[in-house]
Amino acid sequence: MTSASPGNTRTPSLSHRFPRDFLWGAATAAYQVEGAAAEGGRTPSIWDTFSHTPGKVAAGHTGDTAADHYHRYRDDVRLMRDLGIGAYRFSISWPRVQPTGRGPAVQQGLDFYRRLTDTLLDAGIEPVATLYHWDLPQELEDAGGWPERATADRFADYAALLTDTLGDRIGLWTTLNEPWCSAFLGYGSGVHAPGRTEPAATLRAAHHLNLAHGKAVGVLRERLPATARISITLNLHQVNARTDSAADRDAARRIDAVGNRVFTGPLLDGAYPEDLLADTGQLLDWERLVHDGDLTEISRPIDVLGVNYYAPTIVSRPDSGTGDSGDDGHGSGAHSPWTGAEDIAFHPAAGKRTAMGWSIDPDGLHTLLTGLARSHPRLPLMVTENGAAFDDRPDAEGRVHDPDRIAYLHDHLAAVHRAIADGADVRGYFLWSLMDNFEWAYGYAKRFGAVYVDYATQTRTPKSSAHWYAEVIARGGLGRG
Ligand code: IFM
Repeated sequence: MTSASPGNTRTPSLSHRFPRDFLWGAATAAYQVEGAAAEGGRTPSIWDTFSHTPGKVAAGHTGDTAADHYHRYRDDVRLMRDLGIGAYRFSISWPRVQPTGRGPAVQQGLDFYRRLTDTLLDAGIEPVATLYHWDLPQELEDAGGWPERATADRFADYAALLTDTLGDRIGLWTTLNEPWCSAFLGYGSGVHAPGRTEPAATLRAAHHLNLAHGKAVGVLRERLPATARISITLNLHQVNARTDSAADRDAARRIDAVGNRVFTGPLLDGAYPEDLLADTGQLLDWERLVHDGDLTEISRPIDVLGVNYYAPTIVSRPDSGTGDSGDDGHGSGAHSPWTGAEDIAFHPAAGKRTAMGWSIDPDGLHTLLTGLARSHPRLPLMVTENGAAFDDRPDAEGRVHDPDRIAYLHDHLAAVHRAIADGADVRGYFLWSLMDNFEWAYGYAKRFGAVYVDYATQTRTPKSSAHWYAEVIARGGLGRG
């Protein structure tokens, strides 16, 4: 997952058919869309606490109402059906199902996800459930959160609670979404909930997230039908050294270690990489952290690896200038999320950027997917998130034209197609996001949706990109084919 600096993006010729059984999806996450924060027995998660803390989220936005998906899910499913979307990747809110993170499930919470799932199935849309997309019950954070080993056990118990109600109707399960963000943004830079800035706790959180995944895989395998597929989604960084110098290549290695291999190492290869242990050994005692048997548990086989990709990561050696004011694309807090590699410099790629300020490099997605196919040839892959925020606004007729998003999606889908042609076993693609939603520390200002949400009225308006995506799905690929 490291390579030389990206070149220009390339728009390949327009006739790319995808495999017949390719899954065409759209994704959301509970706290970003559901709202109904205090309904049905739900209690606060770390994101409720964080967003209600002044200064943590832009404009003081919270997920209290979000896109009101909790009440409008039927309309949203109808919208997806009309667009021809084949799979919906949503997340289950832990505090809606098990408010304190311990003990029995709340029936109303389970019922919501059962209704959502049944509505999807009735509409011919495959439900794809993520167990954890960052909304840890606040009570578990009060007990120490992810840096505490016990949180991994709580997660396994929570996973078990879901299987009785949903196990017979959901075929594809994801344990965690982007554990890098949970650990490194939540406990490192503090730009995400719970907002802690503790380097050792960051690495402890990463290990316990890995362990939580492994324990949940064990529980799910035991309790789900044999046909169920189990996955984890990682936001793997496609790390590029700015130059081919030894110092820049070493910077890329260090970011790859703490951005990618801290997860892929134990999950896919059964060990933490030696260089990561050496780079971070002064921060904590890994031998005490990793108990006997942990790595066996963490590396339980999965059926699919979910890959989220948005932008490349370009780095150079320490003291080589920050290029882009040190912003690594995750918000510029006072603390670096790159635990043990805080001195590395980050740079934008040449060319256009999205409203997040993220560089656009579809080739990075191709490199990432083909690299994984080479390193783990028998592991099916799925692009579980890809998309872009732009400053969308309705025109006088109320239509929302988003040509930049169409170009972004087109070029990234073409990159996926190329990766498949080059041997990567990519089974599906989920656009992030179905609709505009709460973009974490950026609040509602950043719009990633293919569907525009007017938050004052909760009216949904499919943007041009939604209609374009519907055509791609109907055609089974890009262009006329
Ligand atoms: O909105 C997020 C999502 O929750 C996780 N992946 C990245 C998206 C865009 O920042």
